[in-house]
Amino acid sequence: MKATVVKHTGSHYLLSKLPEWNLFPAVIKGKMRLEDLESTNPIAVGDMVEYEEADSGREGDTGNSADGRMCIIKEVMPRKNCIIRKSTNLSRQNHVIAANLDRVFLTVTLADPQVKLQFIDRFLVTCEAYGVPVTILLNKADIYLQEGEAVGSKKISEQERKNIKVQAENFKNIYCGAGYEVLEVSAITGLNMSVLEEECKNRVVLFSGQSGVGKSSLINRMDPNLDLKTAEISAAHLQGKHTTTFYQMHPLATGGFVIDTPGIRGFGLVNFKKEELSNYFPEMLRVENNCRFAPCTHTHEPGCAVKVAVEKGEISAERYYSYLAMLEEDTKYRAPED
Ligand SMILES: Nc1nc2c(ncn2[C@@H]2O[C@H](COP(=O)(O)OP(=O)(O)OP(=O)(O)O)[C@@H](O)[C@H]2O)c(=O)[nH]1
Ligand SMILES: [Mg+2]
Ligand SMILES: [Zn+2]
Repeated sequence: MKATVVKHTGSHYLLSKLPEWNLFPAVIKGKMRLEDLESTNPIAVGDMVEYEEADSGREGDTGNSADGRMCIIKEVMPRKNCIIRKSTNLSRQNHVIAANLDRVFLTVTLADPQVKLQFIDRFLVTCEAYGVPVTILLNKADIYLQEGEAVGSKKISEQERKNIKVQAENFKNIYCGAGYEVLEVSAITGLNMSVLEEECKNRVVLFSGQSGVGKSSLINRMDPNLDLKTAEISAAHLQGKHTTTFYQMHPLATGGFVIDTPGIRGFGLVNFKKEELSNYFPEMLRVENNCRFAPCTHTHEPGCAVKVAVEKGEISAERYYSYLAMLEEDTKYRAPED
């Protein structure tokens, strides 16, 4: 029998046979836990698993595990895709954030907290490398779109608001230019929430990003009955407080299944080959056929079409610098035997 993992806490899992929402508990077979040492969690939310009932074969057994009996996960089915990271560049173990996703909503904010472009670019590279379609949600747009007093947020000066608005325009230019969809949203005013709801319908989607960007708030806005825990960001550090602590899928009343996740602290890239990296920058992939050398790292090579595109402003300098930083870090951190 097969079902989807909808929640993971420690060694316990909750399963459901999607699109049915009928949860039942399960645990892993001891042996399975040892098989995949590469990853801290061999089974992630979104995984399709083969399971059996712990006490199946009894008389009167209905074969229906949704009545609360514990099931045992025997096998994880091959994944369509997943989002996977290293907690730090030095760590050897990987962490699978979620699997089998129709789309990921990378949630970011330009203020409260200010998310770094490098973080965003690493996340996007992972989406490209693992084949997960991604939309960037630029949340808390109320902070810079609302003239006068910002709604639902701390007071900021008109000048500050204008500065963030300029940053937002710049941000959209960079990422739309790279080929990504950027949707400005607000969990407070409801801006573009109907578009987001539409994008979630009949799909399994993931909300991911740093702590405090409003992932749980956006999900609550789409379905207030879910009543997910949220918390103000810390006034002292202007960072989120890591309010969501579990990986969990929720059914939306408007249709679809959303996975809410804890905020990510560090996003280390899982190993990739140096000459592969630019394939995960869609705007570089578009022009690199014109580079004189193949493969080309787009650093020192003469006749590099990527560098020409950066000079002409067709590829954003910010994205190119992120690319260079990732290449350099890779060299710096990778052990010789890797
Ligand atoms: N102004 C404004 N504040 C928002 C918006 N969305 C969320 N917030 C606030 O941001 C804070 C953090 O929201 P959460 O939903 O807890 O953030 P999260 O991304 O789930 O955080 P973690 O669970 O810690 O990863 C809360 O105080 C929310 O009220 C928004 O669109 N505009
Ligand atoms: Mg949360
Ligand atoms: Zn090149």
